Amino acid sequence: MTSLILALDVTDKGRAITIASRCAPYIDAVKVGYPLVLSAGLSIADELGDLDLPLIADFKVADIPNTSRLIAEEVFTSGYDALICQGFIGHDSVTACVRVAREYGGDCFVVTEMSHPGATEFFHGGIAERIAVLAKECNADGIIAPATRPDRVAALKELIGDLKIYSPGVGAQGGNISAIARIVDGVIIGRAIYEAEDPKEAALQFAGIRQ
Ligand code: NUP
Repeated sequence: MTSLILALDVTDKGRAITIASRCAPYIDAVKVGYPLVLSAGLSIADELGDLDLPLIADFKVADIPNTSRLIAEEVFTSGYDALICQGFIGHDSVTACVRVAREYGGDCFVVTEMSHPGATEFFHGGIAERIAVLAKECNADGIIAPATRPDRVAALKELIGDLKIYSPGVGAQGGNISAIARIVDGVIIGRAIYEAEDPKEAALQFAGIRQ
């Protein structure tokens, strides 16, 4: 079974809650990031909490250990279940995020290689592989790896043991769901659901990966 994670990058709070509520029966988690939190506040977790789905805070934390720790504490005390941080920040900063996640019984996912075309400029050439190993060494719960490049995900998977993989890039970014779903633990989908004429129907279609 592969999880379906809704990337709720909808800046209108009411619309975000409506879409998440309608899609709730067909998804396994909701991921929020800067677009929604900057418009609606971290406390959007309270409203989304009513859906009884895990909430993932995608802040791609990329700071010194102390600031990363402070960000992580805000996230987990606000009711989120997981935090995404960058991996290129190094062992100390990633460990700071993982420690806070543990304190609150939450999860920490580390971005290894991003899904957009520009990601190849810096993440390729061995960097993503080093970050994948770092994620494992820091006892993270999983990595974020690109659905737009299933071959790269397969290569990174070799390095992480039993860590999970959540993968964005299906739909609007061109990634194919069936190619990626069979090798990862969760697929993250945003626009192909929330910009669909009927987001609930779109979620239902993608929900085939959950069986
Ligand atoms: O490498 C990454 N690519 C990516 O798209 C890491 C991410 N966290 N994301 C996020 O996944 C991105 O910020 C957005 O929230 C979601 C993908 O959305 P969409 O392209 O399906 O609309």
